[in-house]
Amino acid sequence: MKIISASYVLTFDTDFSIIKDGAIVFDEKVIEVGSFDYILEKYPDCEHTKLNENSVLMPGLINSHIHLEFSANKTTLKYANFYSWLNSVIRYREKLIEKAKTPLIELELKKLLKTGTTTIGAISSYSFDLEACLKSPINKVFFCEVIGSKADMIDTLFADFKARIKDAQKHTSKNFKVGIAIHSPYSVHPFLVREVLNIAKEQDLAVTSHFLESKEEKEWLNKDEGSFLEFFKNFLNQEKATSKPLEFLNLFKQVKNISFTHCVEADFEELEKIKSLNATINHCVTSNRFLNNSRLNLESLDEIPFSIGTDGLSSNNSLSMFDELRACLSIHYEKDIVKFSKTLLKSATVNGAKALGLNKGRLESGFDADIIGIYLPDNIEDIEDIYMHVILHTKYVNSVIIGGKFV
Ligand code: MCF
Ligand code: FE
Repeated sequence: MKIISASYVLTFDTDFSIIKDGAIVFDEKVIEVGSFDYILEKYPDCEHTKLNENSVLMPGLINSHIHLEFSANKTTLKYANFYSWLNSVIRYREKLIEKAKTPLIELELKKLLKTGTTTIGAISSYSFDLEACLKSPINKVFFCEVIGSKADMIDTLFADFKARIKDAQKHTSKNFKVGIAIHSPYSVHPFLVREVLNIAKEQDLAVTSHFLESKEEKEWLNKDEGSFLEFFKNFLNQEKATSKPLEFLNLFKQVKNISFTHCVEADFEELEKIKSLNATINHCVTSNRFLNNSRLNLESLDEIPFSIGTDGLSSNNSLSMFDELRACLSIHYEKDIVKFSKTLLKSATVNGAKALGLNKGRLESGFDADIIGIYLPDNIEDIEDIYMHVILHTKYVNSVIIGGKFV
């Protein structure tokens, strides 16, 4: 058992309790959170790390959607509209992926830890990121991606996918879980979706999918028209989309931990369906601005929880959750920035854990001991402002604890 203490502990429990001069007792899990005096009297003999003035402890951040294999992109891919982006990915992906292999991905994982992320939902298109992920102490749900819309390829693709999942599952451990990523409703044949979802149901695996990310996707799925038609005709000799958005969503019934990424073009009915599936929306504000010039309408989400993802360096200039949270503050014109900051940090902790099906995101007895310690540049005058100042002023964190261990 160990103790860590700070000027403030942000618990993210159901009451959002903030403990001034607080302390946390933990092993792999959080054992108890309370005032410094109470905890030190109750647990007098534990190793104690005491952070100085203006320090804050909070749950480690959860980046629920990231593509590490695309980490080599800096100035290669086209932004501004999704169709140009997609064509540039097709053209340069081999070059980018080759460049990204292990050392670069390892470096990005180290940066993630320094910028306060303790858990990732890693979308893996080829498993080229597996080795680097295994080396890192960061918690990961390693989502093996399935892609392919051609009916005559389903058997081969499914066999390949099963082999990849099996290979990844050999490494299942406390900080490594395997999940399933379905690339999107336009790129995966519904028969293939059904097969992989059966695996998810049998083995209780978390599932994620990109969904209605662009205007082009919406037009293609609903009307078999637009620039995707040209793309599918040229590359795949296909003239019709394989499923409508609602048909796609209906395939997910009875899957437990579901997240849909983007959803910026989803309408009322589709959002209602997402809500009825008890799914989370992975919100990637920068990616949506870069690739589709749109932003998720947060008011339309009703009770659907949203989590925060940076997406990959294929559609972002940073994988830091604090950079992404600042982007959220700037891009969303929410009236009350103080209240919105609290909502955003809940999205980056509590909701991220829900998206990935993990027992994380809160500093409360029984939750995994994933904790970050940061320093604010000055003292806080009004405690209500603390969430906003944490977002505004944090570039790097001071301490990182994952599963009870300092990393
Ligand atoms: O999320 C962004 C944009 N939307 C879709 N896919 C990707 C993103 N970043 C990387 N990707 C990957 C995706 O997983 O790029 C490929 C897939 O393997 C695009 S499909 C040709
Ligand atoms: Fe993505």
